Amino acid sequence: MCSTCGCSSTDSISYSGFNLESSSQHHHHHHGETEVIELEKNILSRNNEIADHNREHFRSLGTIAFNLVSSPGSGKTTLLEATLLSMGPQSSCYVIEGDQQTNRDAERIAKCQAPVVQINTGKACHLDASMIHRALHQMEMKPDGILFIENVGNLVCPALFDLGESKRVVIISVTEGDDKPIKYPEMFQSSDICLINKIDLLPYVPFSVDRFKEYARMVKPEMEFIELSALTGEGLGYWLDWIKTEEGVTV
Ligand SMILES: Nc1nc2c(ncn2[C@@H]2O[C@H](COP(=O)(O)OP(=O)(O)OP(=O)(O)O)[C@@H](O)[C@H]2O)c(=O)[nH]1
Ligand SMILES: [Mg+2]
Repeated sequence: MCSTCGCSSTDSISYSGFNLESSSQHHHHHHGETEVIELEKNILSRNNEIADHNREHFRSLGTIAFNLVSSPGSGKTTLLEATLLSMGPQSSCYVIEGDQQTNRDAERIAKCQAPVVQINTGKACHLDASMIHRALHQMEMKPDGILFIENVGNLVCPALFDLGESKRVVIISVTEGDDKPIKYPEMFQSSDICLINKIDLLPYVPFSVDRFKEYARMVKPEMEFIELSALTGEGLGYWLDWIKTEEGVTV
């Protein structure tokens, strides 16, 4: 779990150039196993409290928040660019970008005219609820907007951290292999919908969409799928329709 890789022990988090001390997430590796498990429980339960607070904030504003999770490079930012350009500048979309380093993704999003905050997690391999909470303080969000949170590219740790999102969206690209759901089940189990991206590359890679769906349903029988290419725009309409439906449910 997370403490094993040391990802909760990061000392500083920078937001668009600011450095902030991370809250109460220090731990040492000299603890006995029970203590480590206890510490993990505390970190996660503290995270869940802040996530509930974020959720309440979203509810009071009428905001729908999507947490986009995937391996590095599956196409999260490309999908967000295509989504924002399709929805247009009047759509009240907001973006929080999570990466270990650089503002590259935020710069790409800013070109699509959407307000964006970049979080740099340093050594940490996931976003947590307190990072989102602090980022929200840097954003003026109008009521009834849509917030897209692009998590750090990682198919393991982000699964454990509730950010207070309305829906979690897992993205897999066809170049990653169709066995990922059974190898990284937590991520698929905890997600509400699965996007299969880069379908334009299907003729060139050994990826069976049917087998992938079968594996994903082994870990989450009710999983819904959308097949698309963020690059060519094929299937993008199904994703935009899904967002609209979710908006309808929340409002
Ligand atoms: N062929 C193809 N390439 C794609 C598609 N979507 C994204 N890409 C490419 O995949 C690469 C990674 O895309 P990004 O959007 O940066 O991926 P990401 O998930 O945001 O990456 P991280 O933020 O680093 O985790 C880029 O070279 C994109 O152009 C797609 O649908 N088809
Ligand atoms: Mg990205």
